[in-house]
Amino acid sequence: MKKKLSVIVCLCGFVLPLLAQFSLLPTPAHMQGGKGVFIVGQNVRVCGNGGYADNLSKALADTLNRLLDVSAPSSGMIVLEQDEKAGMPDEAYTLVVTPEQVTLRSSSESGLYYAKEAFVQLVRMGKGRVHACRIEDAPRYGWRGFMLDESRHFFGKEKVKQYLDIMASLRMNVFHWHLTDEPGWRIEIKRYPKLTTEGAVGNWHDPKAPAAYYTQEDIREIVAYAAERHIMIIPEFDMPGHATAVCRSYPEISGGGEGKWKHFTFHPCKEETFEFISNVLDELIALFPSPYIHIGGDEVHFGNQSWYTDPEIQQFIKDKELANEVELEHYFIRRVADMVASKGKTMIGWDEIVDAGVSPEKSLVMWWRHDRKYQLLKALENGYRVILTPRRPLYADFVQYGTHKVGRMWGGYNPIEDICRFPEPLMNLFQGYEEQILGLQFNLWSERVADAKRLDFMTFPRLIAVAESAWTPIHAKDCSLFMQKLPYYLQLLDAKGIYYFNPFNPDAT
Ligand code: TNX
Repeated sequence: MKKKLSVIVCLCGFVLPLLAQFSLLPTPAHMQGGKGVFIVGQNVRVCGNGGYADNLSKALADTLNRLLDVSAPSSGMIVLEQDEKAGMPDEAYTLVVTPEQVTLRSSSESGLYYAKEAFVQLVRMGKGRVHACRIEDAPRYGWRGFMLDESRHFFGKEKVKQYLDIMASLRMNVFHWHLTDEPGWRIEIKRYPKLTTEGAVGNWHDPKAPAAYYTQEDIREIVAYAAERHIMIIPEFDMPGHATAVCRSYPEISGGGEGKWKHFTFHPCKEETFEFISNVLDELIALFPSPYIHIGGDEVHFGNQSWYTDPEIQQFIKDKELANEVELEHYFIRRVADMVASKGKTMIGWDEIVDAGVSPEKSLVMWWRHDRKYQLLKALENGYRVILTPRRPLYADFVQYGTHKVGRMWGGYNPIEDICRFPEPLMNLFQGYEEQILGLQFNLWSERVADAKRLDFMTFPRLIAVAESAWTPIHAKDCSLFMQKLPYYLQLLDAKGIYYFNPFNPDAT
């Protein structure tokens, strides 16, 4: 691999832009080279309908200032065309480059946006010289997600915006924000101020760390920032387990518990609990325009011991004629599912919700337990739409190299190559249910990710492979070629000051 790369890097200046160009990531569905080079010089004109002309001019000006090595002014033209009548599928685009003109075309706003992002990447990689080509592109999956856990550790607004920028350049479109869990509640809720005065205090390593959270104004700003980049933000309000930060702020709705699991769950039998959840959901819905709300639903029965012993809970189980605590959990999930549906939103939950019998029309499932393939099958057989996010290979808190010590390693780890190959190994399993697979998501749980540098290291470059697996149609996917293209994208990460794991020099870190 190292040899191949140095051959590429040593090639002369004429060939280099061509190779750089064919390193566009994620790999487009179809890309064909042509003759000649389009030079992005000082006099290039950008025009078109459907927006993004200004946006593209700014991105090019930025690139010209920082990177461009061409001195000759070019009078070429860049045309952006949004043509609804062209009937291209949502998010699809074409990008045609000749020495005289660049044409970006799409039927959808998102497609035009991706054409622009692809072109900017080509300009950066070729340092202003873009080889003639024709790209016809459309994604394999409509759901190309990244989840960030900011409860265990908080990273803040600037980091989130930087990640949204990179996601947009990788044509990723869902940011799942895990804002509530054991150590901290990270979003201002006006009706319940103690959630932030008390619930936001602490993190996984330090229970006394100063309160860290997003104000509602911050949230609006970030949601708008994401929307400009065609990224939908989905908030997660985890329940009935992983609710420690709420329950220590408002112990009257705590399900109790001792030791490590103190206050781990909501109290499942009190009306006040459901009132609280409903009020919080109303504020979340007002802040996040996404049609989805994630309600968690994970790890309840094995996480919380108190439900088994509390006499009030035992009485409730009898009164409701539930068989046991597991049925109580399902009762809770169904109630919340009805509540979310009554507020006009679609619920998302971790794969445990499949057992609760919630409506497949009104909920999506995130399959995370890679060692329970039957749970994926059960979800599909019951008609659920599923987002694939199995711990292996799609959990970013798992290490990515055999000698790495900080991070998880349960019977193996998550090297970038495994992500690139995903989901092909599962395709037999979901054969016949392809329509129900909405896409993929990379989940960054932050128990072991204490600061921004570590966050970068665990996220990159694996997020690029996630984008490749989620976007690139199978016929265009080639994982060894992907690894050869990767260094070009790493240069873009360098320019952003991202500290990433270098798979070409793995022992250096
Ligand atoms: C399981 S994935 C969890 C998280 C942890 C993660 C660590 C899921 C739905 N629940 O609470 O952070 O494992 O890998």
